[in-house]
Amino acid sequence: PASGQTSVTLLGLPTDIGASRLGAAMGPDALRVAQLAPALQKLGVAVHDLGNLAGPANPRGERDAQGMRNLSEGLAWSRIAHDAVWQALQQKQLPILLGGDHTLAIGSISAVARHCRASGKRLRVLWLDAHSDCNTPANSPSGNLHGMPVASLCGLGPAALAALSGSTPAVPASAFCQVGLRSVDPSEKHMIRELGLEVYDMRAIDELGMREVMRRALAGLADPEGTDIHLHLSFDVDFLDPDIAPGTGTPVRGGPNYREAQLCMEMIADTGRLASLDIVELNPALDLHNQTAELVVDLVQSLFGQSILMRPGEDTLIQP
Ligand code: NNH
Ligand code: MN
Ligand code: MN
Ligand code: MN
Repeated sequence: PASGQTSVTLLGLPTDIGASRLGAAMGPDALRVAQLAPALQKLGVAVHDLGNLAGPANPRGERDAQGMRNLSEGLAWSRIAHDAVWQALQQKQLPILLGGDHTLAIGSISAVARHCRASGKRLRVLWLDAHSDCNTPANSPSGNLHGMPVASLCGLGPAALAALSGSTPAVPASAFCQVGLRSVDPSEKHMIRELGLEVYDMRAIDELGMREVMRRALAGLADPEGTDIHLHLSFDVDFLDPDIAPGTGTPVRGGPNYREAQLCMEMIADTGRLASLDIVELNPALDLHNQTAELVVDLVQSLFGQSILMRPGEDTLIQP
C-alpha cells in the first residue's frame, strides 16, 4: 500500500431491474452508510466517489418473446456501467462498481475486457456467487437478467447485451472461475459443461477447504509471469452464508462462513493483481441493521490488504 498508492473510484449503480425482489437499488447507499470509503482510506487507498449514476426505473415487466424481463432497461444500465468502468480504467483508477443487481457485471466486465484488449493484458474473472449466472434467455427459469451475465459475456443471449465490449464473446469462457456455487439450475449444469467453466462449488470447498480452492483459483496470478494479468472480482453478496449476510435477494443456505470468506479475500489481496471489482446483490431492505453492508466493508478491507499482523514489506505505519 505505501508504494504505488492504489486509487479507487466508487461507482454507485442503483438498480434492481435484473432481480425479482426490489431493494438492491439501495445497495450503494448502504455501503456508504457502512463507511466503505473511510475503511479503504484507513488502508492508504485513495478514494474518489462519483456518487450514484442515473438510469431507468424498474418497470417490473413480464418475460418478452425471447424470455427476458426488462431487457431494454438492463441494456441501458449495462451501458452506463460499461462507460463508467471504462472511463475509470482509462484514468488508471481501480473501479469499484457498487450495485445494484448482478446484471451490471455485463457492463463492467465488458469494459474490463475492452481495456484488456487495448492494453495487452490477460483477463481473469473471479466470480464469487451462490449461483452460476449462466442462464440463457431461452432456458432461464425466471427470465431475470441477473441470472444471465456469464452467458451473455460468453457471447450467448441477445446480441445487444453480448456485444457491449465491442467484440463477441467479450470474454472467453476459460477466463472465468466461479467459487461458492450451491444453487445451480438444471439448464446451468449443462451450460457449465458446455462452456467448460472452471467451477468450485460448496462441495469442493467442503472437501478441499477454502485455502486449496483459492490456491487453485488464483494459480499463476502472483508469479512474476503473471504481471500482465488483470484480475476482476465479481462479488455477489449471496456468496456469503445467509447467517452472516441476510441482506440479499436470493439467499441460499450453506455458504462460506466469516473465516472462509475472509481467507478468500486475503488470498486475492496477496496476488496483488486485483484491478477491478463489482459488489452486487446487496439488498438493504432484507438486511438487519445494515450488518451485511458492514460485513462486506470488512471483507473489502481484507481484499485491499488489511491483515491481522504486519505483512512482509509493511514496515512503515499507515496513517490512522
Ligand atoms: N438461477 C436463478 C435465475 O436465473 C437465480 C439467479 N439469482 C441470482 N444469481 N442471484 O446470482 O433466476
Ligand atoms: Mn450473481
Ligand atoms: Mn447469486
Ligand atoms: Mn489495468
